[in-house]
Amino acid sequence: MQVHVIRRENRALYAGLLDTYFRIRHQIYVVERGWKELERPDGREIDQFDTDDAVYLIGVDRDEIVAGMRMVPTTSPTLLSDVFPQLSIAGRVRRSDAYELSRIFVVPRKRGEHGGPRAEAVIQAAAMEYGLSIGLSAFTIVLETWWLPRLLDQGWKARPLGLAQDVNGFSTTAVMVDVDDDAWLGICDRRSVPGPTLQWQGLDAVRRQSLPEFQVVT
Ligand code: COA
Ligand code: U4Y
Repeated sequence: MQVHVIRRENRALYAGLLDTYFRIRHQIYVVERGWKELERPDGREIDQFDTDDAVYLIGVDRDEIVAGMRMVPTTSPTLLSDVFPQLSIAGRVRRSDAYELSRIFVVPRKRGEHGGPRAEAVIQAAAMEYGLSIGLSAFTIVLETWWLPRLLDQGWKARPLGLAQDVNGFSTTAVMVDVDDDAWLGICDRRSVPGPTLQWQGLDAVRRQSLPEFQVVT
């Protein structure tokens, strides 16, 4: 599985893939999970945080989407700031070095145990790889509370930002996760992810700006 980085600068290259991605999100979140507030008549699950500021990590295997993750800068509106502010006791997290993760999914046929690294681990390792690549130091996440032991078990340092609360019948919590080398190495080691997976098609200029070590020295 390769994980494509899609952001405003290279979105046009991925127009077809993104449309399929939003249809898959509709199938998973509206139909399977029953998150009715996300229903739309056009069969795409697109919410108020799917703006040009959003970054998508889309896992593709043999030309098919198998996993996804959305990342939104905390300097823009987020789920935590605008929908679930009650989950953060200390108030809004707004930092240029922190992004909010959301909408993680794996398509049904790729869930559970399979030979090789699990798509669920690969997409999370990819998020950590992306965070390290652009110089982040933290992720915020609003998640169902059952994720907490999973995050810790994959070697991520996750700290609750407040108390768990009921959201549509599910215990839900906001956490802050450190973005650091240990978190990336930890998930790779514990979940058999062999190494970097990100594909940066159409983003060479962006990478050169954000990563001084990639600049060509003349
Ligand atoms: N509630 C509680 N636990 C859950 C869960 C849920 N809705 N979904 C998954 N889990 C836990 C369970 O412990 C499960 O083990 P089980 O099958 O023995 O119950 C374990 O995660 C593994 O989940 P599985 O779906 O088999 O495989 P995965 O680890 O490859 O993928 C997800 C996990 C969450 C990425 C995948 O289930 C998915 O895409 N779900 C739909 C989208 C979604 O709900 N995203 C997260 C929203 S908070
Ligand atoms: C929205 C209103 O999955 N409500 C919304 C909106 C889910 C609840 O949020 C509601 C979502 C995983 C939805 C449901 O009742 C994180 C994760 N988080 C959820 C998400 O949407 O991605 C949000 C909170 S819980 O109806 N809801 N959107 N308006 N716009 C996570 C991410 C990274 C990982 C591990 C897990 O490393």
